Amino acid sequence: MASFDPTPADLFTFGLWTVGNPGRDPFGGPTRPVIDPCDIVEGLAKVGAYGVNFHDDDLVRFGSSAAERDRIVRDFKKALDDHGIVVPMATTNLFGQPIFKDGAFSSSDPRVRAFALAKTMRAMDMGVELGAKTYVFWGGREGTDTDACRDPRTALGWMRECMDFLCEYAVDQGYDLKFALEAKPNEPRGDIYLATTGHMLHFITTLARPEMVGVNPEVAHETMSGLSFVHGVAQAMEQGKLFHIDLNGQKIGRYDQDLRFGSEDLKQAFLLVRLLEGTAGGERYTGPRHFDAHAYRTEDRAGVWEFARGCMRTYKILAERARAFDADPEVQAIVKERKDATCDSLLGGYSAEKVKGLKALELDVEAIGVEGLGYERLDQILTEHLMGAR
Ligand code: GLT
Ligand code: MN
Ligand code: MN
Repeated sequence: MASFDPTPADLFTFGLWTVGNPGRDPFGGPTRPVIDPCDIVEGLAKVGAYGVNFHDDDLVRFGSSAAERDRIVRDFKKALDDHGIVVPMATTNLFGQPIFKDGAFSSSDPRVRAFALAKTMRAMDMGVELGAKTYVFWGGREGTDTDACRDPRTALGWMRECMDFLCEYAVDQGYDLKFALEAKPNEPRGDIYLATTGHMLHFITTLARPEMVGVNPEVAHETMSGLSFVHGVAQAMEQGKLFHIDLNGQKIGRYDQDLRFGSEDLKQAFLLVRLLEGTAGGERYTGPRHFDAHAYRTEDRAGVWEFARGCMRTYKILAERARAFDADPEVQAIVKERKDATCDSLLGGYSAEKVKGLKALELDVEAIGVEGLGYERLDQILTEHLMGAR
C-alpha cells in the first residue's frame, strides 16, 4: 500500500492563522494558548508540510514599531531556513481592526480606503521579503449589513480602483507577484460583494491588468451557499485563473466552518482532488495545496497537529482513490468520449455550410432520448472506490 505520509514534495501549506488558531468563536474565548510563529514553522516541518502563509498581523502584531517588525521578520526567516519551510503566499488583514468595520477597499470613507491601501502595500513588502509569490485578497468585510448605506456599483468601482492601484504598485516595485481573489458569500457581514468565484472571475476581466490576477477559491465559501465547489474551481482552471486554493471541510448552509479537509462530504472532496490531480485526463493544478482550516475547539496542541496530518493524509488518500477510479476499465467505458462522424463535423466553429448541415440533420430524437447512460453504475463504482471496496 502506498505511503500517505505527507512530504514537502506534496506542496501542502497552512496559514499561521490555521494551525495557530487558538479555538476562539463568537460565543467563547480561546481554548488553546497562542503559539509563536517560529514554533509553528517548526511544527509544520515535523508533520511534513511544504510551506506557511500569513496575514501581516499574524506575524507582526498590529501597531508594532519598525524595529520590532524587523526583529520578528529576521527571526521568522531564520526559522524558515532552519526547518526548510517556504512562504508561497501572503495576505493582509483588512478585517480585524475597528477601522475596517465598514469594509476596506469598499468603505465609503476615503480615509479608510487610503489606510487599507497603505497597510496592504506594507504587507506586500513583507510578504515578498519572505518569498511570497502569490498575494491573496479575501475581502473580509467588503460588503454590507444594510444596503441602504451605499450603491453597490460605487463600492465595486472603489474596489477596482484599489486593485488596479496595487497591481501598479507590484509592477513598479518589480515584485514577482500574482494576485488571487477569494470570494465568500456572507459572514462576517450579511452580504459580501463579489460573493462567489464566478463573480470574481468576471470582476478580474474589468481590471487594468487582468493577467496578473486570478482566484483563490475556498471549499467552505462556495459550499456555504450550496454551490458546487468543483464547478467553480473547474471554471477557474479552464481560464488559467486558479492561482491558489483554500482546502477545508464544510456543511451546506452553515457558518464558515473551516473544518479538516475531507471531514464533510467526502464525495465532493474526492471529485475535487480528482480535478486538481488531473486523474481523469485534464491539466493538473501545480500550485500549493493550502489548508485554510482549523482544529475543533475541543483540541489541545496534539489535536491540532493530528488535524494537520489528517488534512494532508486525506488529500493523498483521495488522490490515490481518484487514480484507481480513473484507471478502472469499467469507468473508462462509461465516460469515454462519444464520437459521431456527421455531428462532429457539424460542431465547433461557425460556418454557413454548417448552418445548412445542422438544419438538414435527421436524428432519431426519440431513440436518443431513451438511451440509458449508465451514470447510476458509474456513481456506485465511485462510491465503492471511495469506500475502498474496489
Ligand atoms: C480568514 C478567512 C479565510 C481567508 C483568510 C485570508 S482569513 O480566516 O476566513 O477564508 O482565506 O485572508
Ligand atoms: Mn480562505
Ligand atoms: Mn473559510
